[in-house]
Amino acid sequence: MIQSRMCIRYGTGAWQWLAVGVVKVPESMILKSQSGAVRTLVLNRPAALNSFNGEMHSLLRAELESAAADAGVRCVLLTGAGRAFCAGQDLADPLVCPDTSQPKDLGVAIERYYAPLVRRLRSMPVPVVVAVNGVAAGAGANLAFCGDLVLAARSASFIQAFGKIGLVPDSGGTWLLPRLVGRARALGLALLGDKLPADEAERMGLIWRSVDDAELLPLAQALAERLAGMPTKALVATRRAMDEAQHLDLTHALTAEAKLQRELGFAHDYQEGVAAFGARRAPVFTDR
Ligand code: T3D
Repeated sequence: MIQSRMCIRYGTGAWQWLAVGVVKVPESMILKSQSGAVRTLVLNRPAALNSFNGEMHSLLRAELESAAADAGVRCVLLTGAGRAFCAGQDLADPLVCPDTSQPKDLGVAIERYYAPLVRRLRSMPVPVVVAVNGVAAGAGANLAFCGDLVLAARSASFIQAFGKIGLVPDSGGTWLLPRLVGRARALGLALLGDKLPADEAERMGLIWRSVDDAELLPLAQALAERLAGMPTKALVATRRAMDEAQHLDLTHALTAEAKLQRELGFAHDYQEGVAAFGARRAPVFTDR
C-alpha cells in the first residue's frame, strides 16, 4: 500500500506535498520466495479462489521457467493463497466465458496455457512438491496431481468439476486419473464431480499425504528441503522413467532402466553417494 501525494501551492507560497489518498498496489498473482534451495510459488488470486486467467498463467509459466533455469533451485514448492488451492479456469475470463457475443474456442485456452503448463510441471529438472491448502477444482485439481509429491490439508478437497459444466477433464486428467486410481475410480470422480476430501484422496492413492491443516506448510517445506538435499538428477530421472514405463512392456522398461543407470553411474552424485556411504558422512549432491 502506498500513500498517494499531490504537489500544491497556496497563492504564491511554497509548493507543498499534500496526501490525497491511499492507492493499493496490486499484488502479483504469483508470489515467489526462496529458502535455501527451495523455490516457493504461491497462486495468488484468493478472491477468485486462485482460478486461472491469462495473466496468472503467464506469470506462473515465467516463474517455472526461471526456477528450471536457476542452478540454485533444487526443489519447487507450489501452493495457494487464502482458502483455496485453485478453482481451475476463471470461468468469467472473456477467453472462455460463453456469456458474450460469440462462442469460444476452448481448445485455444488448453493449447495456449494448460497443456504447456502440465508439460512444464511434469518435466521440471527438479522435484515439485504441491501443498494443497484448500479446495482444488477442475484444472486446479489436475495441476495439483502433476506434482511429484502432493500433500493436502485435511480440510482440503478435490473436485473434477468439468462434467458439471459440460466439459471433459483436462490438464492431464484423462491421463493422470486412471493411472493414479484405476479406471473405475477415475470415471467415478470425473462423471460425478463430487467433492473428494483429502483423507479419501490419500486412501485412494491420488496424493501422497493428507495432514493437519496447521502442519501443511511446515511439512511441505521440510519435505521440499529434504528433496532439495537429494540427488536431483536421479530423482528427476526416476519420475521420467516411471512416466515413460506406463506405455512400455517389461522388457523395454528394463532396457530404459539400464540406460538411465548407465548415465547416472557416470555422474558426480553417484560417486559422491557411494563415497559418503563408505565414509559414513552426509553426502553433498550437486548434479542437476
Ligand atoms: O474453460 C476452458 O478454458 C477450458 C478449461 C477448463 C479448465 C477448468 O478448470 S474447467 C473447471 C472450472 N472450475 C469450476 O468449474 C469450479 C467452479 N467453482 C466451484 O465449483 C466452487 O467455487 C468451489 C467448489 C471451487 C468452491 O465453492 P465455495 O462454495 O467454497 O466458494 P464459492 O462461493 O463458489 O466461490 C467463492 C468465489 O470464488 C466466488 O466469487 P464471489 O461471489 O465471492 O465474488 C466465485 O464466483 C469465485 N470462483 C470460484 N471458482 C471460480 C470463481 N470465479 C471464477 N472462476 C472460477 N472457476
